Amino acid sequence: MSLYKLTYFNGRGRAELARLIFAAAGVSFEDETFPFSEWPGNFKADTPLGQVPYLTIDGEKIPQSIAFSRMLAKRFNMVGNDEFEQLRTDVVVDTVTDLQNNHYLREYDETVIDNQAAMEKFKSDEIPVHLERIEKIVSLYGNEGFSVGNSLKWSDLHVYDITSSMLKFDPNILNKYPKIQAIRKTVETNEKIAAYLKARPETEF
Ligand SMILES: N[C@@H](CCC(=O)N[C@@H](CS)C(=O)NCC(=O)O)C(=O)O
Repeated sequence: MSLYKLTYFNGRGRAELARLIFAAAGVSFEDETFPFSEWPGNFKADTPLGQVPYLTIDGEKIPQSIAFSRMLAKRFNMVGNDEFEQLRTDVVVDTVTDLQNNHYLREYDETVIDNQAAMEKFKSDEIPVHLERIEKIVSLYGNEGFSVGNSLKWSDLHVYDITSSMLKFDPNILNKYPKIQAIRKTVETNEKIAAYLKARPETEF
């Protein structure tokens, strides 16, 4: 069996999808986290692309969270049963990642001159567009409580994780999206994930 080490800041961020996949699969891994203050001096130079997260699999450091999460999901049977189900699962993952990237760009990118104003626009104008898209795609591809087909996929975990961040902005933000809410319920009530969520530390991001 492979040895896994996930390296990231001490937050959920782009590492959380992989953590949820490990939790759902019941597979153990080393969760290496560090405060942002240690990033430039102690960690950045040792990363493959000058970014985190990266996953060390049997000694090889792999960057790009969606790529390594897909590989984990494949290994742990969460990608779908045939080519088309896998494709639909990727489509849902990409649709959710669009929202995640849009969020991080507005909140953390220093080249966005006024992050506060950008975040206000993000919340009022951009989040609803993304949530509509996610609700639509899971309505097309999934049955009740699942984003694709009728079993748990890594796309369900991504929907859960990224919409959790949106709920922090507004606890009513998902009221108009019953399919997303149903997926969240499936994920939250999964026994292994529920145990993980209960033990997970509260972090800033
Ligand atoms: N597409 C990459 C993006 C990685 C990324 O943007 N990481 C950010 C943190 S979420 C980072 O390393 N920022 C610090 C830096 O660039 O110095 C992924 O999904 O892993």
